[in-house]
Amino acid sequence: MRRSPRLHALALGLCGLMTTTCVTVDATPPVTNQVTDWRDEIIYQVVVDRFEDGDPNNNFNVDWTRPAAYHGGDWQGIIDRLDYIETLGVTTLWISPVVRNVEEDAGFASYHGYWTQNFLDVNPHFGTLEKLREMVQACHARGIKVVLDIVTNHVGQVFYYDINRNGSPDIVFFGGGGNGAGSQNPDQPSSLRRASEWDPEYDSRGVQGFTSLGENGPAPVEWVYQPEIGRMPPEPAEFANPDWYNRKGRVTVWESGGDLSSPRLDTLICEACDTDPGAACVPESGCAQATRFAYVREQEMLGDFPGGLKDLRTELPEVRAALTRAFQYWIQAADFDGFRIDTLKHVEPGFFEVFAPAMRDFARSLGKENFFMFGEAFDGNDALLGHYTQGEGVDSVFYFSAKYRVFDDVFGRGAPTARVRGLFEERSTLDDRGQIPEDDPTLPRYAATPKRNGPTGADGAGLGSNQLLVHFLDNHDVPRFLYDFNDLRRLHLALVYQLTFDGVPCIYYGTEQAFAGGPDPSNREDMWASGFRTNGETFVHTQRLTNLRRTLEPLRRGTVEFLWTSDAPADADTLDAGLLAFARVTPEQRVLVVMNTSASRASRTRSADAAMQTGLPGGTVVEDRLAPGQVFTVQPDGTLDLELAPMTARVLVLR
Ligand SMILES: [Ca+2]
Ligand SMILES: [Ca+2]
Ligand SMILES: [Ca+2]
Repeated sequence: MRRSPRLHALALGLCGLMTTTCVTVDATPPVTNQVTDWRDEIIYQVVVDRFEDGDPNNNFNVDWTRPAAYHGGDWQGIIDRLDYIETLGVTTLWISPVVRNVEEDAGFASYHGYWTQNFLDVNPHFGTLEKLREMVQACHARGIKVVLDIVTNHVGQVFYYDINRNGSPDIVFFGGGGNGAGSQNPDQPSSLRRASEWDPEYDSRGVQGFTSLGENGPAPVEWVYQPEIGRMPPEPAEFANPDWYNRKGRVTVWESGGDLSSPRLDTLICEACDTDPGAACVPESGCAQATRFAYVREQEMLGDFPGGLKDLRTELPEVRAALTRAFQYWIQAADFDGFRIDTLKHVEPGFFEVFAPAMRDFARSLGKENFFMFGEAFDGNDALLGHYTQGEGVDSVFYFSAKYRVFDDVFGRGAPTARVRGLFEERSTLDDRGQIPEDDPTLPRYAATPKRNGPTGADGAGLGSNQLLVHFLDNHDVPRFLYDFNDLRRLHLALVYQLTFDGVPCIYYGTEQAFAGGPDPSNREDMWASGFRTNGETFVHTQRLTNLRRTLEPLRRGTVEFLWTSDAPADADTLDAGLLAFARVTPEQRVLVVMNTSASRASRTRSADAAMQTGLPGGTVVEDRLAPGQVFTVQPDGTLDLELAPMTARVLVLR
């Protein structure tokens, strides 16, 4: 651990940098360097409000009986449970956002932390700034790193659009005759629709005011002063500027599923595809699909996030600068080791080419090397996600492609294990210059080029995004794995893969207690309900795997070499159905991981005419580290013919 002597000078400098708000980071703890190589880390995701209630004094507005209310968890609770976290064997905590939030909206509370009201103050439900620092220091004292969840896309519901200009927030009607007929929104159908002035639908022109006489220009932005529910103009005060928001209303089209109908989209397709708007346009053509994708991206990036979360104009230099200052503040104020960045794909990639290097440079200037930023792009589209890791963008992404195509499809549903290999091979598709091709949106890829001042490996060499993808089975936004696939064996096998494959594994709190909550908010269970038991089957299994990953370097830093995959579904009638085998390889050591994803039948590492090549010399004896004492001898030709029972795995290491 290295401590920076430059700290206090920079603390004063930060104050001088603030344009409209001076933030004094007084008595700042030393900023420290905690991480050697992020591939060594095992992340544990915690929703602070739901983990442990360590301090009843901050339990205002707490109601355990309502799933969408604050439940009382706090930073003291995390301090109180560090023994448990350490026993599980995870090495990094990702905590939910710490900033002050709009307190509640229509019966839903901001316990999750994603409704920013003040970028520079703490959420008092979780403790004071001093308590936050104490928590991070207590983690660091045990070698546990802390990643902060941040939101750069939007703020909470801090204003409404006064569409009818009466000075109060109302329900208004669009289309279908009557007063609403005054609206000419080109993005929405003309049928009668009801909308709240807090959260009207997307209008590419900006939300318009109207009366029965017709439209009358952009709807005024009205800030709200309701301190009793924390609904106040955003802070620092520079954020209370209507020009800093896109003001186009809520996203109504989504790339994956949902309704894609929009009159403007139809027009755009006809124009782009050079067909007569009055004639039949061809909705299935490649041109139409590209236009549709561009339109969805426009809404995703410029629209308000559902729930009336107001979209910042992140392309403005002054907005970028203000967000940069706000989050540099948090690196220094509490010594965080990285950021998980919320709603990544709702911000244009160019923002992160400015924001991310500013964070890296700042952290390094304080002596913190290896600051890590991974973004959440709720999307299985590798091409789209890859755009965010290009150039000086974010270091990595929360790897939804593997969530859908590996954890759900292969481990949950028994899809062919060849898909694991397919996804792995797609991820590093680059052109001959080592660049990500701009012109082919179908090619999935993640930057292999290290960032300037970006994360490095233990040898000091920079790491590319495709080496740092964050692998997860589930999180706070999707149903838990056990809810979707009600089979403990599937969960346990998926954990074997997660903790032996490459990238950075991320475990959602409660997975180790076999939590099985469904969609939000059911998947945000109170952790204390588990009693923090450390002798349950899933806890012990997870602990064994974290221990293996920590002790076997190839599982963390080794290259991946596929030894066997099957093109058949896991329950097919072939020798190898469901079989997946790969090696993790360093110059010194070769670890073999073999698993059978079939729930119904034993499977072998062979086809009719050949067995699996191990890459090890004949006569080598390997031992299964998941079943100590069980040994196997590699055949003279370097092959190994193993039979695995349904839903079992072996991790084979030279004895
Ligand atoms: Ca509390
Ligand atoms: Ca109104
Ligand atoms: Ca946005």
